[in-house]
Amino acid sequence: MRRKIIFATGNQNKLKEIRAILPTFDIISAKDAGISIDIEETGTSFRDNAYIKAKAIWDITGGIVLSDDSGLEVDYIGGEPGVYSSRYMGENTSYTIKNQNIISRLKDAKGNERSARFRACICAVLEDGSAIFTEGSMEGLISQTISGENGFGYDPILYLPEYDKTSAEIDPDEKNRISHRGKALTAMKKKLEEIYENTDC
Ligand code: ITT
Repeated sequence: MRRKIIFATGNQNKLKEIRAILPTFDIISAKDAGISIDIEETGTSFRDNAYIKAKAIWDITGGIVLSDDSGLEVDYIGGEPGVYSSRYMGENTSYTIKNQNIISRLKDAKGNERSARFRACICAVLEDGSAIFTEGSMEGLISQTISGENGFGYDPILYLPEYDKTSAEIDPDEKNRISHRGKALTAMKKKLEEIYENTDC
C-alpha cells in the first residue's frame, strides 16, 4: 500500500510536480485533507518558511507532513525575489508582468551577470513532531525574452545553457529530474526511506 503523505501546499503546479517526482507516495494536499487555513509565511529563509508551513498542518493532522518553500534568486538584483517570489509585485500580479519586470531590471546585465537559480527547501515534520530538511537548486541565466509554455511561475525566464532552453521549454519530466524541487524531494525520499526502513515509504 502506498504511504499517505500530506503536502502542505496550495500551489497546484507544485503538487503536480511533487506527485510526478514521488510516484510511490499517495500525496494529498492540505485542502484534500479537509484543511483550509491561511498560513502566514513570516520567515526570512526558505527553510524557516518550509518549517512554518509543514508545522502548521502537522499541528492539525499529526502524521508526516511535507512542505516546499522555493523561489528564484537573481544575483544582479541582490537575490530578489527570493523568499518573496510568489508575493513579488503582489500575489495577484500575472507572471507575464513579473517576468517582464525582471527582464527589464536586467537590461544592462551581460553574460554571467544574468546568473540566477531556483532554490527549494523541503521540510518533513514527522509523527513525533521533529523536523528534517533537504535542499536543491537549479542554476541558469535570466533570458532576454519570456519563452516556453511548460511549468509555471518564473520557468519562462530561467535559461538553462546546457539545454539551450528555458525551464519552461524543457520536457516536464526532464525538469523534474534536474530541478531544485526534484533534487530536494529525491534527497527527502532517501531520508524518509532510511527512517522508515522496511516500510512502503
Ligand atoms: P505554497 O506556499 O502553498 O506551497 P507558493 O506558490 O506560495 O505555494 P512559495 O511561497 O514557496 O509557494 O513560493 C514559491 C514561488 O517561487 C512560486 O510561486 C514561483 O513564483 C516560484 N517558483 C518556485 N519553484 C518554481 C519553479 O519550479 N518554476 C517556476 N517558478 C518557481
